[in-house]
Amino acid sequence: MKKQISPSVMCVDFFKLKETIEEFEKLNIDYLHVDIMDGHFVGNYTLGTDFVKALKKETTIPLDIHLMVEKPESVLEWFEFGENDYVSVHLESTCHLQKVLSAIRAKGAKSMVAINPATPICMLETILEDIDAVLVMTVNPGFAGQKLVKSTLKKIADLRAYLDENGFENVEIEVDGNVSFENATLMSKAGGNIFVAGTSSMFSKDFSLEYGATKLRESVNV
Ligand code: S6P
Ligand code: MG
Repeated sequence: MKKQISPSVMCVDFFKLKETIEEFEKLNIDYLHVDIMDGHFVGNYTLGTDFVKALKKETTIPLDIHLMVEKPESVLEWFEFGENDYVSVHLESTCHLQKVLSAIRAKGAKSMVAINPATPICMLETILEDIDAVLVMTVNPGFAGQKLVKSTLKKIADLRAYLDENGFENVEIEVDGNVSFENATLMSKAGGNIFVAGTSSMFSKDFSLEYGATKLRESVNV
């Protein structure tokens, strides 16, 4: 499966947003990861509906919208998605998971289910038909700059095997949280194929975005 990178927009210097997006386009970035938080499902606020609208006007790079909100089924109507966009909802955030995943597809986007570090992969059994990808959180969601929860590396490998054994070879695995160059290699070897780049890689103050993207691509194509 093709290895792709998805820089986390919440880690961009907002005062340089336009030039950063232009640079992402030059670098052929695969997705833009947009973290949306409601202060309830996770204790933070980040990006929102108007931001997504503005971003879609500014770029053709597909979005990878990560909804960390309670009852995501009640907010979907506020968004317009493109056919190449991914939208992820947390399994832990709704008791209407199948309904919200099929609503994402009905709105024209690709559906992704996100799981927290403590959520076991057996919970996915009944929604495999409804997803195009699984987002394995490798930190507890809410904040950038956290440390990897190590048990998630085995979870990525178990999930890849589980999907393949059950005929879902095309379902992608995204990894999000402390995707450093070193961790990215381990996550890639375990079977991850979309990598959220944050402060641990592309947004380090020590080098340019171009260097970070090149090094991250090298780290995952091993
Ligand atoms: C956190 C959010 C993530 C972060 C990303 C930051 O809850 O979902 O997408 O933006 O993890 O990356 P890093 O390298 O700082 O962990
Ligand atoms: Mg995220």
